[in-house]
Amino acid sequence: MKRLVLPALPAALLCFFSACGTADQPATGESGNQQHLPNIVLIYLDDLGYGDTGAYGATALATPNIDALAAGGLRFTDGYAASATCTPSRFALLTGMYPWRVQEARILPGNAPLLIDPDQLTLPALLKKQGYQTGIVGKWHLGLGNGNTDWNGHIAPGPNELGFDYSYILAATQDRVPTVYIQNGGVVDLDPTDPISVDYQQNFPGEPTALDHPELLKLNWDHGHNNSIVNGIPRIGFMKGGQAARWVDEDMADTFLTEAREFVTDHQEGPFFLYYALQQPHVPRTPHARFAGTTGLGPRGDAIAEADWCIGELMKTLQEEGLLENTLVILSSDNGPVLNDGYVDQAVELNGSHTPWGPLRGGKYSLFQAGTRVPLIVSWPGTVLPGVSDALVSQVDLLASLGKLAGAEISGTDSQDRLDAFLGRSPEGRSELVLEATGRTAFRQGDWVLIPPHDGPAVASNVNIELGNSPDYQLYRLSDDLGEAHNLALEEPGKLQELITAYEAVVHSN
Ligand code: NG6
Ligand code: CA
Repeated sequence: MKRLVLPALPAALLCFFSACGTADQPATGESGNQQHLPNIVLIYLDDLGYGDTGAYGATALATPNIDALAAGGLRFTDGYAASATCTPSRFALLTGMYPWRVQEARILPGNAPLLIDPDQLTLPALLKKQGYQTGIVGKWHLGLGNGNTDWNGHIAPGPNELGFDYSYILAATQDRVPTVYIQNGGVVDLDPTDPISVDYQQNFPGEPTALDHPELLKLNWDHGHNNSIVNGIPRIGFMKGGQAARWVDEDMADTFLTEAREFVTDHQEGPFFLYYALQQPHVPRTPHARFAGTTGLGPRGDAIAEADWCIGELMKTLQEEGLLENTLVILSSDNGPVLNDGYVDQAVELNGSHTPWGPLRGGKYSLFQAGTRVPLIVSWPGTVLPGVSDALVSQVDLLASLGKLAGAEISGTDSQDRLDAFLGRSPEGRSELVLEATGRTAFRQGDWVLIPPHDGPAVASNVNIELGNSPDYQLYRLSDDLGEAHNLALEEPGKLQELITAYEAVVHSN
């Protein structure tokens, strides 16, 4: 499939409607009518599992703010991230394109070049074109620059070249260097006399690493994560300099929340699109002291409690500004849960009876359901009626669906307009969906899921997660086997062949 490019689009692929709206069909792009377009806030967590919130059945961990959002909105039981890892999910979220179509859409190092072509159609660019003020606050993880990035100059292209008017981001992940915030392409608080260097191959002479200076660690590594030490936390990758710019991990949630609130307050005239990409509960889990120890589940539970509080605070801001009824809020996660993801943080030991994966099998990195099926909540008081939707929807559909909401019709991408499903106007979602995990794919059609044969271990031993790999086809009927316990491939040869044929037709399409 060709990437869609904005300038080439309008006639064939992107028709901008100018129709006026009705009360529940907001008016669109016609100049002067933009006040009818709702604000859009996309709250996106990192590694939050299907079962990690009260709204989705958790009892061992309290998430009152996420639960309130779900209670006042629409909770999807069958919503998916495009991938079981971060970069590909975020790629699909912003481009509306399946990530397995692009070889480079894999977990990126912190010094990777920008993964998305600035000419490609993106969600922020589309909304910007429809009159939105667009901002991203939080985790990026889609690469920056053109390669060999100079962290001391203007770092571009990045989010601002893909349609975000404002960006305040961490480049990759909290566990990857560079450990600094980047605001509109510039490192925040950079001291030019202490320039930043980043390398993912070799260390800088004299810089301490977890391997040669374990005494400097306040948090130990379990697997990976033994390169540069920043704030006593060992990271992936090597970094030198930028001392004054280095973030304080425990303050990160507050920093991003402050930025997110300010973006809302500054743009309350609307319409605005805020992509609030929280870093929790990805490793290293560093909840602020206000949250540390509060859940009894260790830093992973505490980080979720912290994220839940942040979400409540942002919702309060929307309420205080009188924006709730004109703001569509979507909450989701980039992939499924993992307990031990490389640090000795007692996530496994203190997990107790909590089930981050809910009733699903697998977790982050997995082709089983818990890899990609994630919490998905849509709230828009007065417009979206509270309830539960079993419609099959994917984050890859947000481009076309939010485009539709804003008055732009998109076709020719993997992204389907499922606006009616997202807003609860229709119980009908997709009929089929390709799932991805670290380059491997599976296929969902109706109640069925097909996992084709894949090489590799059945279980990723470091993280102790079943990956879904098998030398044989796996076929599960989710309507009565959500936990994927009974492989029906041999019992249902007709169904198996039907799904193989449909799967191959999609993955070989371009
Ligand atoms: C893995 C890291 C893991 C996490 C993940 C990315 C190791 C051993 N593991 O390579 O800790 O950073 O990448 O997670 O380094 S994601 O949610 O951003 O995809
Ligand atoms: Ca993630």
